[in-house]
Amino acid sequence: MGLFDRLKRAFQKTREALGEKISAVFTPGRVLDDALLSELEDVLLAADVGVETTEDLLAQLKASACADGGKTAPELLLRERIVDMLRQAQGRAGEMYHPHVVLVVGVNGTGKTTTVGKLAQFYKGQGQSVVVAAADTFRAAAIEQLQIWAERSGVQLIAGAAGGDSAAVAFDALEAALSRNADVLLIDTAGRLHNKANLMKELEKLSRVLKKKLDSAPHEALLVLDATTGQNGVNQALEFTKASPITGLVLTKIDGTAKGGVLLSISRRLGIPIRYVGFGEGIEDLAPFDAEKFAASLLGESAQTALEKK
Ligand SMILES: Nc1nc2c(ncn2[C@@H]2O[C@H](COP(=O)(O)OP(=O)(O)OP(=O)(O)O)[C@@H](O)[C@H]2O)c(=O)[nH]1
Ligand SMILES: [Mg+2]
Repeated sequence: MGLFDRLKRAFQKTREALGEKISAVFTPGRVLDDALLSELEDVLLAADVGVETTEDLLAQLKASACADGGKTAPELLLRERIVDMLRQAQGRAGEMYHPHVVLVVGVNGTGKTTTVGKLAQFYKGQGQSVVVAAADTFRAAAIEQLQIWAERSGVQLIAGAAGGDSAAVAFDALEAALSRNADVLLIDTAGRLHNKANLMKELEKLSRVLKKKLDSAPHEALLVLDATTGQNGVNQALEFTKASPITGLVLTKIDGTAKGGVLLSISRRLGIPIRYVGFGEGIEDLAPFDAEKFAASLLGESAQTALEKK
């Protein structure tokens, strides 16, 4: 199955909650009145698009319908607005450094280790040599878990002792990546420490220690968010952005949730682009975020039509 078909399958629940419900509201010939807008509002909120983004989308829809003067079906206008929003959420892949150092952070259980495993496979698939660092020294089984992922993709793992200093592991891994001339270093971090303040301090320390070895590192800090938590994840995310400069978001577990509407609002609420989306437990279940592809999976076939008409 190609990536697009796999995405479509992963987005099924969200598509049912968003794309199909939107289509159901716009019965043929229906005009854009308050009753219709109120029904749309309910659909968008239920798919976890979020209050502000929902209001904004509806205001944009009204404005574009007004400007269009009834030439285009309102459903198509709404789809265009949604695609635009997704485009704004898409970050450009930044410059690649050598080694390209990627710090992966987030609260416990969001999918950090899994994402590191998938990213290792992703970069390897692009012909890059990869080192992964097990800098989650806090949770007992974390090192073995990453070891399994590293073996699956055939990349090198650098780990320390359980309970050891995570910044030291990251430092050693960077040294190893430099001496082996590796292209990419992926650093898995802990999601939980004794308390939140400790976790944030630890992340700051990790960045600081990496800089001692390589001034420009880390080149990316990816914040992993569990899409099933919907809008609640946003508040967690805000704390991380205070502790370390986050460069991109990874939304995981988009499969199995109807709350995929969060893709529309998370980036604007945080001011950070979405870089990757995780959609399963397999090593290939990760894709760089791409507005057009994702719009079609979120909304169903008519999104494609909307795009072609642009
Ligand atoms: N369905 C689905 N499950 C996922 C996805 N990503 C991760 N998981 C599952 O989520 C659970 C937690 O994943 P981990 O990668 O261990 O999460 P973590 O953030 O490293 O967790 P801690 O290290 O404990 O903080 C595992 O059971 C994963 O298989 C995804 O995209 N889809
Ligand atoms: Mg982990």
